[in-house]
Parts: sequence; structure tokens; C-alpha cells
Amino acid sequence: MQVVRADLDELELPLVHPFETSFGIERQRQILIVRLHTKSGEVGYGECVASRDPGYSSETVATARWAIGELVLPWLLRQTKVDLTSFTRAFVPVRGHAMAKAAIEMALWDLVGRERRRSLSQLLGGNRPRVEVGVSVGIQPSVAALVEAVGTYVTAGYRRVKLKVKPGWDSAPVGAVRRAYPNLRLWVDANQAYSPRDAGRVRSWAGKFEVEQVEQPFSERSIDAHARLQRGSAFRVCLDESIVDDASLEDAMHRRALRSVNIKSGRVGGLAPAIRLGRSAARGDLKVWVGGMLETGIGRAANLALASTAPFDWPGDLSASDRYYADDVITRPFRLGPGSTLEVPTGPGLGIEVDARTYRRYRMRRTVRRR
Ligand code: OSB
Ligand code: MG
Repeated sequence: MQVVRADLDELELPLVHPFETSFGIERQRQILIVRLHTKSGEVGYGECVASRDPGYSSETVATARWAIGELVLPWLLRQTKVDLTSFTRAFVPVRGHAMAKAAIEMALWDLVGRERRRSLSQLLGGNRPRVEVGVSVGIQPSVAALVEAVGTYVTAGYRRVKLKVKPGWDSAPVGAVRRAYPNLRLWVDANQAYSPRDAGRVRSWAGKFEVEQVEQPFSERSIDAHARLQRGSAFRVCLDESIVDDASLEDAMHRRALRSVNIKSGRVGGLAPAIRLGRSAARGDLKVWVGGMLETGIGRAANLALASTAPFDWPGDLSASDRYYADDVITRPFRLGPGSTLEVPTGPGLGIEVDARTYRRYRMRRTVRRR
């Protein structure tokens, strides 16, 4: 295919509820969306998961806009013929900027699917029409507010809840949720907020309240601290921020630092690397699941396609559209179905239709580049 035009749009979407983690609070998402137009008239969409601030990772909307606008698009618009292989080969030497690269990669997958009349799930070798999902619940103003928030999700049909935790917001809220919901599948995620010195306390409340999985309690660089926590714990230690490529996964598995892995295509530089990592992890007996970055329906469609492939058999952080946004930018928002599941799109490419009016209403900036 030949890309003749690329739009880099910046949307600002208000979240239904503020989302608070150990690294900060987000009230609205600033989202870069890339739209690649081919010579044959197809348009492919890619969502960049970078946030405005470097809290989850060092990438931001500004660094992604720079990497996409100054590195990737000039290259892309110069090619007479481009595909996923040539794109990957050209950008292997570019260090970092995983979220920027992943956004372009997503748009290319969307285009390949549209051209071949195949869904992204089919292209990736997916074999599940619906995938099991859970919900990630941010830090709340009070324990009572948290129990109430979890209650609304349980009532809506979510069977697995992940609580954001940090020092000072752990034992009491986790205990209260466990007492209110004795059978709920309960995970926690600290986004690196603990010191390895806190390991004993984390092990104690996670054990006592039957937490199934503890995600990224320590720094992304502290692989051994995670291994020490995993040793002798009934819960699974899950890594998110630490796992950015094949080498970091191999190393963490070798050191037995994890028994589960959260895979986000943005963090690892695309869907192709995400599948590759998912396969290696499953071969090493890890539980594998798709993480989320509060995506709009565009990125969510890609996440669902990823989750439909074999290695990803644990429930992802892939909630229904209305858990995030009152007006998603797609015409048919994702709804929670029976058994805490979402349907995997079947249309060509991402399989979604962008709602042009909503999209334009939330678009704050746009740049158009032509060949
Ligand atoms: O650590 O998994 C995380 C959201 C933003 C940044 C990091 C994380 C998250 C989530 C939300 O937990 C997952 C979702 O999109 O539902
Ligand atoms: Mg996480």
C-alpha cells in the first residue's frame, strides 16, 4: 500500500470518573489519534496510549507527537510501498517511543485488514468471539466510596476487579472490598509505589484478603525484589511496566520474578511484539492478559483483537465503553455481555466505525501531512 496522507489528531475526552493511581489523577484523557490515508482511498486508525504527563512511563503526548510527526510520518510518506514488515524493519533501530510506534503499527494493521477484508482478530490468529474482561478501579476519596464503586461494577456484571493501591491505601480498602464481596476475583495494581522494604506488609494483606494477583508493586527496575516477593507467596506477582521487550521478559522469567504478565501493545511497541511476548510468556507458564490505558473505542477494538488470541486467556483490563467515556468516538460502543465478556469486532481491520461528529467535537488539534 501507499500512504498519501496522514492526520495527527489530538482529542480531549472527559472521563466518566476521575482515574486515580499511585502516580496521579486523570480527569480527562488527551489522546493522539493517527489516521493514515492510502492511495486506494482506505483510512486506517491508530490510537496512541501515551498520557499527557510522564506518570505511568516516560512517554507523553508531546514526545509521541514529536516521534510520530518528526520520525515516523516523514518516512511513511516517502515510501512508494509500505507494509508491516518494512515499517518494523525501519523502526527497530529507533530506541524507545514504543507508544508512538505502536499507534502507527495499529493504523497499518487496520489498513491491512480493510484491504484484505479480514478482521484484526483474524489477521492475528484470534479464536475467541468474546473475551472475558475485568475492571480497573482507581483510588477513591474514601473506603466507603470504593466499596460503592466496586458494587456498581459487580452489579453491572464484572466478575474480576483490580484495585489501584499505594502505601496508605491498601490493607483497609482491600479488606473492605473483600468483606463486602467474599467471592469476587480480586487483583491489585500499585504502579511501582512500594519499596522492597514493604514486601512483608504487602504479602500479609494480600494473603489475608485472598488477592489473586499483585501487579507491579516495586520499581520497574527492581526485578529481584519482585522475585523475592513471589517466592513463598500464594498470589501471583504480575509485571506491567517492567516488561517492555523480549529481553526484559526473558530476564524476569529467568529470575522467577512473575507468574503473570500484563501486556499492552503500546508499552511493547505494537501488536506484533505483543503477540510474540504473549506466546513466550505462555510457554513459560505465565498467565497472560491484555492491559488497558483507558483507550477510546479505537484502541479498545485493537485490545479486544489481541485478547482473542490463544495466549491471552486471563481477563483483560478491557471494560465496556461506558466505564470510561459518556460519548465514545465509535458508533457502536462496547457493552458488557454475559459472563463478564466483551464481543470481539468482526468487521474488516479494527472493525469499528468512528462517529465523525463526536470525534470532531472532542478534537482539539489536528495536523495534516501529505506525500
Ligand atoms: O497500570 O494498568 C495500569 C491505566 C492507565 C495507566 C496504567 C494502568 C491503567 C489501568 C487502567 O489500570 C486499565 C483500563 O484501561 O481499564
Ligand atoms: Mg498496571
